[in-house]
Amino acid sequence: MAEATQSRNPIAREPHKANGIIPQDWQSYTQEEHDRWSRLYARQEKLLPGRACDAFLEAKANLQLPRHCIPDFEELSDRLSRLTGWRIAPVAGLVPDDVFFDCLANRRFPAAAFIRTEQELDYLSEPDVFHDVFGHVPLLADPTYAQFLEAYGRGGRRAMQRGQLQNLARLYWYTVEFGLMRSPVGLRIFGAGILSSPGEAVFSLQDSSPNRIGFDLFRVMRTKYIISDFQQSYFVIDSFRQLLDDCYQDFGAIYDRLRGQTEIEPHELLAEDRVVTIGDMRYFKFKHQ
Ligand code: HBI
Ligand code: FE
Repeated sequence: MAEATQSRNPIAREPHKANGIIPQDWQSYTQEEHDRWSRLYARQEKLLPGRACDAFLEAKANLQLPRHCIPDFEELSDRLSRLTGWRIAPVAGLVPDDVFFDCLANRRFPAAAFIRTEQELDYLSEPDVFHDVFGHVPLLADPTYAQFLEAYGRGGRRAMQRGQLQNLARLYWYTVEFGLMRSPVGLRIFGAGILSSPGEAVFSLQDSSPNRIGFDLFRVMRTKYIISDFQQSYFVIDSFRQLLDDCYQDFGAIYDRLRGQTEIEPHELLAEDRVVTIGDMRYFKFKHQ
Protein backbone atom coordinates (compact mmCIF):
# COMPACT_ATOMS: atom_id res chain seq x y z
CA MET A 1 0.00 0.00 0.00
CA ALA A 2 2.65 2.54 1.04
CA GLU A 3 4.64 1.59 -2.01
CA ALA A 4 1.78 2.03 -4.43
CA THR A 5 0.81 5.35 -2.88
CA GLN A 6 4.28 6.72 -3.35
CA SER A 7 4.80 5.55 -6.86
CA ARG A 8 1.62 6.99 -8.31
CA ASN A 9 2.21 10.68 -8.00
CA PRO A 10 4.04 13.34 -5.99
CA ILE A 11 0.87 14.87 -4.54
CA ALA A 12 0.01 11.48 -3.07
CA ARG A 13 2.89 11.88 -0.62
CA GLU A 14 1.51 15.20 0.57
CA PRO A 15 -2.23 14.80 0.22
CA HIS A 16 -3.02 17.81 2.41
CA LYS A 17 -1.90 19.98 -0.51
CA ALA A 18 -4.86 18.88 -2.58
CA ASN A 19 -7.35 17.80 0.07
CA GLY A 20 -6.39 14.22 -0.69
CA ILE A 21 -7.68 14.43 -4.23
CA ILE A 22 -5.02 13.58 -6.81
CA PRO A 23 -4.93 13.16 -10.58
CA GLN A 24 -5.67 9.53 -11.44
CA ASP A 25 -2.85 9.52 -14.02
CA TRP A 26 -4.48 6.63 -15.87
CA GLN A 27 -1.62 6.35 -18.39
CA SER A 28 0.77 5.31 -15.65
CA TYR A 29 -0.95 2.00 -14.81
CA THR A 30 1.12 -0.95 -15.99
CA GLN A 31 -0.22 -3.87 -18.01
CA GLU A 32 0.20 -6.05 -14.91
CA GLU A 33 -2.00 -3.70 -12.94
CA HIS A 34 -4.74 -3.78 -15.60
CA ASP A 35 -4.41 -7.54 -15.67
CA ARG A 36 -4.79 -7.72 -11.90
CA TRP A 37 -8.02 -5.72 -12.15
CA SER A 38 -9.20 -8.10 -14.82
CA ARG A 39 -8.59 -11.17 -12.68
CA LEU A 40 -10.23 -9.63 -9.60
CA TYR A 41 -13.21 -8.66 -11.77
CA ALA A 42 -13.58 -12.13 -13.28
CA ARG A 43 -13.41 -13.79 -9.87
CA GLN A 44 -16.20 -11.60 -8.43
CA GLU A 45 -18.29 -11.76 -11.57
CA LYS A 46 -18.54 -15.53 -11.24
CA LEU A 47 -19.73 -15.28 -7.64
CA LEU A 48 -22.18 -12.41 -7.80
CA PRO A 49 -25.16 -13.60 -9.89
CA GLY A 50 -27.70 -14.84 -7.37
CA ARG A 51 -25.79 -13.18 -4.53
CA ALA A 52 -25.53 -9.45 -5.33
CA CYS A 53 -28.74 -7.42 -5.24
CA ASP A 54 -30.37 -6.74 -8.62
CA ALA A 55 -29.71 -3.00 -8.35
CA PHE A 56 -25.96 -3.67 -8.24
CA LEU A 57 -25.94 -6.10 -11.17
CA GLU A 58 -28.11 -3.80 -13.28
CA ALA A 59 -26.09 -0.70 -12.47
CA LYS A 60 -22.82 -2.44 -13.23
CA ALA A 61 -24.18 -3.32 -16.70
CA ASN A 62 -25.67 0.16 -17.26
CA LEU A 63 -22.39 1.84 -16.36
CA GLN A 64 -20.44 -0.49 -18.64
CA LEU A 65 -17.85 -0.92 -15.93
CA PRO A 66 -14.72 -2.03 -17.86
CA ARG A 67 -13.64 -5.59 -17.11
CA HIS A 68 -10.27 -5.76 -18.81
CA CYS A 69 -8.65 -2.59 -17.54
CA ILE A 70 -8.75 -0.28 -14.54
CA PRO A 71 -11.46 2.26 -15.36
CA ASP A 72 -10.60 5.80 -16.36
CA PHE A 73 -12.39 7.75 -13.61
CA GLU A 74 -13.28 10.67 -15.92
CA GLU A 75 -14.94 8.45 -18.50
CA LEU A 76 -16.78 6.46 -15.86
CA SER A 77 -17.80 9.67 -14.04
CA ASP A 78 -19.29 11.03 -17.29
CA ARG A 79 -21.52 7.97 -17.60
CA LEU A 80 -22.38 7.93 -13.90
CA SER A 81 -23.13 11.64 -13.65
CA ARG A 82 -25.68 11.37 -16.47
CA LEU A 83 -27.59 8.91 -14.30
CA THR A 84 -27.43 10.43 -10.81
CA GLY A 85 -24.98 13.36 -10.82
CA TRP A 86 -22.34 11.40 -8.87
CA ARG A 87 -18.66 11.58 -9.93
CA ILE A 88 -15.57 9.70 -8.79
CA ALA A 89 -12.72 11.64 -7.16
CA PRO A 90 -9.32 9.88 -7.27
CA VAL A 91 -7.52 9.74 -3.90
CA ALA A 92 -4.31 8.16 -2.66
CA GLY A 93 -6.00 6.22 0.15
CA LEU A 94 -8.08 7.05 3.17
CA VAL A 95 -8.90 10.74 3.29
CA PRO A 96 -9.63 12.66 6.51
CA ASP A 97 -13.20 12.34 7.76
CA ASP A 98 -14.16 15.95 6.98
CA VAL A 99 -12.94 15.64 3.38
CA PHE A 100 -14.71 12.31 3.03
CA PHE A 101 -18.04 13.69 4.21
CA ASP A 102 -17.69 16.85 2.10
CA CYS A 103 -17.13 14.73 -0.97
CA LEU A 104 -20.20 12.58 -0.32
CA ALA A 105 -22.37 15.59 0.47
CA ASN A 106 -21.43 16.92 -2.99
CA ARG A 107 -21.97 13.61 -4.79
CA ARG A 108 -18.26 12.96 -5.20
CA PHE A 109 -17.10 9.48 -4.27
CA PRO A 110 -13.44 9.36 -3.16
CA ALA A 111 -11.92 6.26 -4.78
CA ALA A 112 -8.38 5.02 -4.33
CA ALA A 113 -6.43 5.22 -7.60
CA PHE A 114 -3.91 2.49 -6.73
CA ILE A 115 -4.48 -1.23 -7.12
CA ARG A 116 -3.47 -3.83 -4.52
CA THR A 117 -0.27 -5.82 -5.00
CA GLU A 118 -0.17 -9.43 -6.16
CA GLN A 119 0.47 -10.52 -2.54
CA GLU A 120 -2.72 -8.76 -1.39
CA LEU A 121 -5.01 -10.29 -4.01
CA ASP A 122 -7.34 -11.92 -1.48
CA TYR A 123 -7.32 -9.33 1.26
CA LEU A 124 -5.97 -5.90 2.03
CA SER A 125 -6.96 -3.68 4.90
CA GLU A 126 -7.14 -0.36 3.06
CA PRO A 127 -9.49 0.27 0.15
CA ASP A 128 -7.90 0.13 -3.33
CA VAL A 129 -9.36 0.89 -6.75
CA PHE A 130 -10.98 -2.52 -7.03
CA HIS A 131 -12.81 -2.25 -3.73
CA ASP A 132 -13.80 1.37 -4.30
CA VAL A 133 -14.79 1.23 -7.96
CA PHE A 134 -16.08 -2.32 -8.35
CA GLY A 135 -17.64 -2.44 -4.87
CA HIS A 136 -18.97 1.08 -4.32
CA VAL A 137 -19.42 2.85 -7.65
CA PRO A 138 -22.15 0.77 -9.38
CA LEU A 139 -24.76 1.45 -6.71
CA LEU A 140 -24.18 5.20 -7.06
CA ALA A 141 -26.12 4.81 -10.31
CA ASP A 142 -29.21 3.79 -8.29
CA PRO A 143 -31.19 6.98 -7.58
CA THR A 144 -32.35 6.00 -4.07
CA TYR A 145 -28.96 4.72 -2.97
CA ALA A 146 -27.37 7.85 -4.50
CA GLN A 147 -29.62 10.02 -2.37
CA PHE A 148 -28.90 7.99 0.75
CA LEU A 149 -25.14 8.38 0.41
CA GLU A 150 -25.38 12.11 -0.18
CA ALA A 151 -27.55 12.45 2.94
CA TYR A 152 -25.00 10.37 4.85
CA GLY A 153 -22.29 12.85 3.83
CA ARG A 154 -24.34 15.77 5.11
CA GLY A 155 -25.00 13.87 8.33
CA GLY A 156 -21.26 13.35 8.67
CA ARG A 157 -20.57 17.04 9.07
CA ARG A 158 -23.22 17.33 11.77
CA ALA A 159 -21.97 14.21 13.55
CA MET A 160 -18.44 15.62 13.64
CA GLN A 161 -19.65 18.85 15.20
CA ARG A 162 -21.50 16.83 17.83
CA GLY A 163 -18.68 14.35 18.50
CA GLN A 164 -20.84 11.44 17.29
CA LEU A 165 -18.69 10.07 14.49
CA GLN A 166 -18.41 6.62 16.00
CA ASN A 167 -22.16 6.08 15.87
CA LEU A 168 -22.44 7.33 12.32
CA ALA A 169 -19.47 5.23 11.20
CA ARG A 170 -21.30 2.14 12.48
CA LEU A 171 -24.22 2.94 10.18
CA TYR A 172 -21.83 3.16 7.22
CA TRP A 173 -20.08 -0.02 8.21
CA TYR A 174 -23.18 -2.17 8.56
CA THR A 175 -24.89 -0.84 5.41
CA VAL A 176 -22.62 0.72 2.77
CA GLU A 177 -19.77 -1.72 3.52
CA PHE A 178 -21.41 -4.90 4.83
CA GLY A 179 -25.14 -4.59 4.25
CA LEU A 180 -27.50 -7.34 3.08
CA MET A 181 -30.94 -6.84 1.55
CA ARG A 182 -34.09 -8.95 1.40
CA SER A 183 -35.38 -9.97 -2.00
CA PRO A 184 -38.35 -12.16 -2.96
CA VAL A 185 -35.91 -15.01 -3.62
CA GLY A 186 -33.71 -14.69 -0.55
CA LEU A 187 -30.99 -12.48 0.91
CA ARG A 188 -28.81 -10.45 -1.41
CA ILE A 189 -25.60 -8.42 -0.92
CA PHE A 190 -25.35 -4.67 -1.32
CA GLY A 191 -22.35 -3.82 0.93
CA ALA A 192 -19.22 -2.93 -1.04
CA GLY A 193 -16.90 -4.72 1.37
CA ILE A 194 -18.72 -7.96 0.59
CA LEU A 195 -19.23 -7.33 -3.13
CA SER A 196 -15.48 -6.90 -3.60
CA SER A 197 -14.46 -9.94 -1.48
CA PRO A 198 -14.63 -13.53 -2.78
CA GLY A 199 -14.59 -15.07 0.68
CA GLU A 200 -17.17 -12.83 2.27
CA ALA A 201 -19.56 -12.95 -0.72
CA VAL A 202 -20.08 -16.61 0.18
CA PHE A 203 -19.65 -16.37 3.96
CA SER A 204 -22.09 -13.49 4.50
CA LEU A 205 -24.96 -15.33 2.78
CA GLN A 206 -24.26 -19.03 3.20
CA ASP A 207 -22.19 -19.66 6.33
CA SER A 208 -23.91 -20.82 9.52
CA SER A 209 -21.56 -18.72 11.66
CA PRO A 210 -22.84 -15.12 11.57
CA ASN A 211 -26.12 -13.64 12.78
CA ARG A 212 -28.33 -11.96 10.21
CA ILE A 213 -30.55 -9.35 11.80
CA GLY A 214 -33.26 -7.03 10.45
CA PHE A 215 -31.90 -3.50 10.10
CA ASP A 216 -32.76 -1.10 12.91
CA LEU A 217 -31.01 2.27 12.85
CA PHE A 218 -30.75 2.73 16.60
CA ARG A 219 -29.57 -0.84 17.15
CA VAL A 220 -26.93 -0.60 14.43
CA MET A 221 -25.53 2.62 15.89
CA ARG A 222 -24.99 0.81 19.19
CA THR A 223 -23.18 -2.15 17.64
CA LYS A 224 -19.39 -2.46 17.65
CA TYR A 225 -17.69 -3.95 14.59
CA ILE A 226 -14.56 -5.81 13.65
CA ILE A 227 -12.44 -4.29 10.92
CA SER A 228 -10.13 -7.01 9.68
CA ASP A 229 -12.24 -10.15 9.51
CA PHE A 230 -15.65 -11.39 8.38
CA GLN A 231 -18.51 -9.85 10.37
CA GLN A 232 -20.16 -11.66 13.26
CA SER A 233 -23.50 -10.00 12.50
CA TYR A 234 -24.89 -8.71 9.23
CA PHE A 235 -27.87 -6.37 9.06
CA VAL A 236 -30.62 -6.86 6.51
CA ILE A 237 -32.52 -3.94 4.97
CA ASP A 238 -35.82 -4.35 3.11
CA SER A 239 -34.91 -1.91 0.34
CA PHE A 240 -32.90 1.22 -0.37
CA ARG A 241 -36.16 3.13 0.07
CA GLN A 242 -36.46 1.85 3.65
CA LEU A 243 -32.81 2.71 4.33
CA LEU A 244 -33.23 6.22 2.94
CA ASP A 245 -36.52 6.84 4.79
CA ASP A 246 -35.08 5.61 8.10
CA CYS A 247 -31.98 7.77 7.73
CA TYR A 248 -33.44 10.90 6.13
CA GLN A 249 -33.64 12.85 9.37
CA ASP A 250 -31.42 14.83 11.68
CA PHE A 251 -29.83 12.22 13.94
CA GLY A 252 -29.60 14.69 16.86
CA ALA A 253 -32.43 13.06 18.83
CA ILE A 254 -30.99 9.60 18.19
CA TYR A 255 -27.54 10.68 19.38
CA ASP A 256 -29.13 12.04 22.56
CA ARG A 257 -30.87 8.71 23.20
CA LEU A 258 -27.67 6.78 22.43
CA ARG A 259 -25.76 8.51 25.20
CA GLY A 260 -27.58 6.50 27.88
CA GLN A 261 -27.17 3.14 26.09
CA THR A 262 -24.57 0.41 26.41
CA GLU A 263 -22.70 -0.73 23.31
CA ILE A 264 -23.62 -4.06 21.76
CA GLU A 265 -20.92 -6.63 21.02
CA PRO A 266 -20.57 -7.71 17.37
CA HIS A 267 -21.91 -11.22 18.04
CA GLU A 268 -24.64 -10.27 20.52
CA LEU A 269 -28.36 -10.83 19.91
CA LEU A 270 -31.06 -8.83 21.69
CA ALA A 271 -34.54 -10.01 22.65
CA GLU A 272 -36.11 -7.33 20.44
CA ASP A 273 -34.01 -8.14 17.34
CA ARG A 274 -35.85 -9.13 14.19
CA VAL A 275 -33.66 -12.15 13.63
CA VAL A 276 -33.30 -13.58 10.14
CA THR A 277 -30.78 -16.29 11.10
CA ILE A 278 -29.14 -17.00 14.44
CA GLY A 279 -25.44 -17.62 13.90
CA ASP A 280 -23.72 -20.59 15.54
CA MET A 281 -20.46 -18.51 15.63
CA ARG A 282 -18.56 -21.60 14.47
CA TYR A 283 -16.04 -19.54 12.49
CA PHE A 284 -15.28 -17.16 15.35
CA LYS A 285 -15.11 -19.83 18.05
CA PHE A 286 -12.64 -21.76 15.91
CA LYS A 287 -10.51 -18.68 15.33
CA HIS A 288 -10.35 -17.63 18.96
CA GLN A 289 -10.04 -20.97 20.70
N1 HBI B 1 -11.58 7.80 3.01
N2 HBI B 1 -11.04 7.20 0.85
C1 HBI B 1 -11.78 7.00 1.96
N3 HBI B 1 -12.71 6.00 1.97
C2 HBI B 1 -13.48 5.79 3.06
O1 HBI B 1 -14.33 4.87 3.05
C3 HBI B 1 -13.30 6.61 4.20
C4 HBI B 1 -12.34 7.62 4.13
N4 HBI B 1 -12.13 8.43 5.18
C5 HBI B 1 -12.91 8.31 6.36
C6 HBI B 1 -13.89 7.21 6.38
N5 HBI B 1 -14.05 6.45 5.34
C7 HBI B 1 -14.71 6.95 7.62
O2 HBI B 1 -14.42 7.91 8.57
C8 HBI B 1 -16.22 6.93 7.39
O3 HBI B 1 -16.59 5.62 7.03
C9 HBI B 1 -17.00 7.26 8.62
FE1 FE C 1 -15.40 0.84 1.25
